[in-house]
Amino acid sequence: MMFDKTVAALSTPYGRGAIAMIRMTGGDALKIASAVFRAKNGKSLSDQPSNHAVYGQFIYDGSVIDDGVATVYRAPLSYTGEDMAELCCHGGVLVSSLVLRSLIDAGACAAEGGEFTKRAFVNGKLRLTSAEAIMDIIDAETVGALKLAGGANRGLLSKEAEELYNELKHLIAAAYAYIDYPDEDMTDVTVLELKERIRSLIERAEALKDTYKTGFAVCEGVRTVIAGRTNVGKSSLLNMLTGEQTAIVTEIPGTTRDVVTGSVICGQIKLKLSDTAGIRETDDTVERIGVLKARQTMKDAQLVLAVFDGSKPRDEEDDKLIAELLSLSVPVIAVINKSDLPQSADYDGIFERTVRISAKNKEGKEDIAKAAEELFTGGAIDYDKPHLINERQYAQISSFISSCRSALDALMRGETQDVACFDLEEALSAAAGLDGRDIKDDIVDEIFSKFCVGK
Ligand SMILES: Nc1nc2c(ncn2[C@@H]2O[C@H](COP(=O)(O)OP(=O)(O)OP(=O)(O)O)[C@@H](O)[C@H]2O)c(=O)[nH]1
Ligand SMILES: [Mg+2]
Repeated sequence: MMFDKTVAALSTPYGRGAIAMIRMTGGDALKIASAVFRAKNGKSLSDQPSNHAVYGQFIYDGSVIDDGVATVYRAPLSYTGEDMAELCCHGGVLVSSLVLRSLIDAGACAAEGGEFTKRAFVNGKLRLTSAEAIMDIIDAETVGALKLAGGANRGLLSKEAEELYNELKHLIAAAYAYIDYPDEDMTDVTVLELKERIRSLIERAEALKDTYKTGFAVCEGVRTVIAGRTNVGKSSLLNMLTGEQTAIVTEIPGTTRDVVTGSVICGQIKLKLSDTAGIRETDDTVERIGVLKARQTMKDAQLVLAVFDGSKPRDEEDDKLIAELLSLSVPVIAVINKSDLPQSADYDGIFERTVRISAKNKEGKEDIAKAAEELFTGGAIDYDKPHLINERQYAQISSFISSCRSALDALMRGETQDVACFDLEEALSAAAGLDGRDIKDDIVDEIFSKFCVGK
């Protein structure tokens, strides 16, 4: 992938503000910027020293429209690895768009979303995991998400990906040497050792794969459904957790029919909540559709908050719902609501985690947060360990593991090393893809298209 165009974009949010920054990257960046920016020191931007900011004036259609600062970078010492100019003008909607328009009139093309970071990646300035983490930094809503997206985890993940890749690469090379020269004493990898080393690679990759449970809970948020029978207080719980009166609450059973959504930060993780229709048999057409939707949302969820009314005796319908919940392959936290009323139902020991709350009195949010946090982080996040933070990384490590397993199975069946090497090469390409060492152009395009313009 080569970039012959010089591109420009507004890198600060579109709108009124103190300062706006227009960025440009590519071979002609300095020449084009010189046509738009007149430095006070009289030198053209192309003649300014690298990594320096200069004060000057912005020219639009032959007239001065603003003053500001331009910073010059030269390849390869820039964010993208190309020549770059960063132009800061005042943050008016009109002035920033006129500066951008002048650059385009002078020969720049409009940058696509994520184009700067894509160029940085393609030009070898960033590993793919680091490029992805930049988007997560921009989207981060919690300190935990920032920590996982930030420098430390990026470095750790990149290092782990590189070590998995290198160990496997050496293993394959040694195995091929053994295949080609079995009698020479030039290899140290016997079949027995090969099996052992594949096993330990799988173990290490499994440990990395397990971190995604925490990574997605912190960075993306857990798809959480609030489910239960009618009138148990599901909508009251949604409102209590989000702190907003999003869902309608009434004493009439069957109030909620559509799926009502909201989100909440629980300690270090984020829950993406869906309040659903109460589960019951009904002749009402609209409500029946709501119940169907509720069941579908339960199946697709990553966490169920199963709400029960602790003030009512547990009956057959409750037991049916309990059986249904237990048959799901989704973790369930039982939320026994209405603790402000005399309690007449026992739900202890049914689900792995049970909390008691009063949605009406807004009591129990911390207990739900703690239970959810424990489920997804094991209680505390070890920020010194590398964490996977998106689905692409998870898919890549999963395919690494399954190819390593196939290689191991082949060796266990008594197949020769070259059969195993076929699978190991697949695994190597998965490890390479984790950090973008060997990734197809269309996947690169897909990843960077999610970025904002100007990043
Ligand atoms: N005493 C008491 N009442 C509550 C509590 N939580 C909810 N309620 C009441 O229970 C009734 C039903 O509450 P909702 O939140 O609408 O219940 P729901 O489960 O969403 O009901 P549907 O949408 O009909 O399935 C309302 O009258 C609430 O005020 C609670 O903690 N204590
Ligand atoms: Mg409701």
